[in-house]
Amino acid sequence: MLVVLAAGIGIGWGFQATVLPSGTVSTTSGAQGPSSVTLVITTGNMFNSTVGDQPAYYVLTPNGLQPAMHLSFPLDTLFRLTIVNYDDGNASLLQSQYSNVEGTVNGTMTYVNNDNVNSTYGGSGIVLNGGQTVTSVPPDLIAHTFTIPSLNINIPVPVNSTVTAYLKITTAGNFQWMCQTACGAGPAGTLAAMDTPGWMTGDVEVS
Ligand SMILES: [Cu+2]
Repeated sequence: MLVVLAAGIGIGWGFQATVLPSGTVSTTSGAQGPSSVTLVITTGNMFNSTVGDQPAYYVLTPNGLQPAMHLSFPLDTLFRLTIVNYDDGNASLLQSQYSNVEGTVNGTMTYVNNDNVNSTYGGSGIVLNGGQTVTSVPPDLIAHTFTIPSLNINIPVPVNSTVTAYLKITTAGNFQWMCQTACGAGPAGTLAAMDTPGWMTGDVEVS
């Protein structure tokens, strides 16, 4: 039993090192269920010595997290977009319209964070209230957005949350994605991460 236990611990540690705490795993295709893309937002990324830390999007791949400079989404195919956001601070929207969910299936997204999960404790332990499926997010809860203006796609990402949305894009091409909060540097918060590909903007190939 001791040997089995030790092996189990060893496997557990290896698993922790390669899989995100959310347990979200990206697959590019699946025989069961829709394909999926997982993006991860982190803070504490050193931009340069003048600007300091900046937030950045990453894409989860079989080779771990990679910069989100060039994304690829499937054409004419339902897929699940998951955004895991570790940023616990909000940021001002550049325009108020970006608090709305746009361009997703049913015009909705579902998010979970500590405010809507694990918020109460029953006699037998934690009570899961579940995520919230919404068509918009109160502006003061938004940390970042994932926005593709040319495709009318906008996903507001609440602080410290995991967002799931389903998309089916029917236009092929290469489009710019960006964040629409003032999460960068400079007087308007639109420099550094906000105008550098691979941080809060990039392109996405739909094919
Ligand atoms: Cu942002």
